[in-house]
Amino acid sequence: MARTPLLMGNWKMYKTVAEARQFAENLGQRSADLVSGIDYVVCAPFTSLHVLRVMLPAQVKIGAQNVYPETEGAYTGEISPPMLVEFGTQYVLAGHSERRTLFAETDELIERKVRAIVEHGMVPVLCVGENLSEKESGKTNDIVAAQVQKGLAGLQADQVAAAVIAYEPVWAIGTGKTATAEDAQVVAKEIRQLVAAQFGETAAASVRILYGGSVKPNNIASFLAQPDIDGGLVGGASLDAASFADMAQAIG
Ligand code: G2H
Repeated sequence: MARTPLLMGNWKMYKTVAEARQFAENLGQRSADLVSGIDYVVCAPFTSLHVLRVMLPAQVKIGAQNVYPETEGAYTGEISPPMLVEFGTQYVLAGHSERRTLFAETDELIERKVRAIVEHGMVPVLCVGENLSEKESGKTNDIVAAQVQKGLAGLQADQVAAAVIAYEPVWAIGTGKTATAEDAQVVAKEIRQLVAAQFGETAAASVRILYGGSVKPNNIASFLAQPDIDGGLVGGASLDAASFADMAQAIG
């Protein structure tokens, strides 16, 4: 089954509204480089979602980096799924390693987030990946498998088919170290086989699997060339509109 490639920026805690507006203007000037047949998403801080939805080229959708899995309530500082939907948000990250490590997010909370994202009609991007010591002790597959199984546990097969899983080895995030495309393919294939075992072949053939971790214009094509990697989740290199457009060109 043909899966549409997905180029997804994750801005993390970067850019004011004014800076986001500038990015949208700059990307607009390169919009001819955003080749068709690819889905484009920018996951921005909540504060920039509105200006991006209004100003980004129409083919670029907006995503959020986090959500709280309740509709409303006494949850100081949190943002609910309906609040994101109101902004036109179409994708939401769940379980990014920075949320798991810096904010102590558990697989149980991440599973609730994934379910809430789906229940409100948005696409969950479940992030999984092993850290350096887990990699060095040969535990990559066990760690990733557990994160995938727990994160998707509340979904039906058709919901998994429409979801996105991002494999981001923690040791490759923002470090300049990338997994080789071949190493990333091995894990992406494991993830797809796991989805097949848990949710069936149809879901496995449809779910999109991204690679993330120091992806840049000069290496993104090597990841997309792998049979089980359908796109990139890109941090640092997505902050610059020219670099974003260059990545679109590299995979287009
Ligand atoms: C991994 C990635 C984006 P970077 O966190 O999710 O960031 O591309 O800067 O390694």
